[in-house]
Amino acid sequence: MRKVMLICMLAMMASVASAAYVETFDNGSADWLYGYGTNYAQGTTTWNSTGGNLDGCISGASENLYAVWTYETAVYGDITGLTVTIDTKIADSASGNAQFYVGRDGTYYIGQSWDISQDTEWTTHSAVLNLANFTRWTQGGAGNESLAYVLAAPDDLGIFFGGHLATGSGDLYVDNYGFVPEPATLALLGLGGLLLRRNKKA
Ligand SMILES: [Ca+2]
Repeated sequence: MRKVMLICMLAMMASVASAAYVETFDNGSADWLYGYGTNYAQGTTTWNSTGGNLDGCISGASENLYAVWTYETAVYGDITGLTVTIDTKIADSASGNAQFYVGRDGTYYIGQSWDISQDTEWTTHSAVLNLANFTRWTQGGAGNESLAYVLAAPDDLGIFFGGHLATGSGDLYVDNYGFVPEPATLALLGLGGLLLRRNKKA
């Protein structure tokens, strides 16, 4: 009986985590854009077939960069309860504070920032999608929906720079953007697997 309950629990957790998806950029840029300059011009990120944090990645000129994002969000689906993750690397000299953001219907939530100038090698950044880590970003849009509403079906996802990146000739490289089960869920899944194995042995 305990085993049945455990299997049910694992199945439930697996279904919650089924929305997890990470874009590897190994087959193209997957419609990612970048914005630059004080007039908020937009460009399509460059796709690189090699040089990523394994195989393909995307890049954009870092001069006055203000965001890297995608509107093609259907592939990520419902991201409730997941952890957002990204690998970034900067070439040459560039600095600024990058933050995750998630948006839907003009409501945006933004995460805590990290200093992009530290990412001279591929660096993974991640954050659990909850109200402890994300606050409503009033500059991003006029919407006033809940974080839960945004996470259920986001239509605008990416990273934003609080201040424009310093001018320079560098590029920002991005790989492995996506959503994974939060570490606590992973630990529970691992524990569940161990208990199942022990039950089998007994
Ligand atoms: Ca890749």
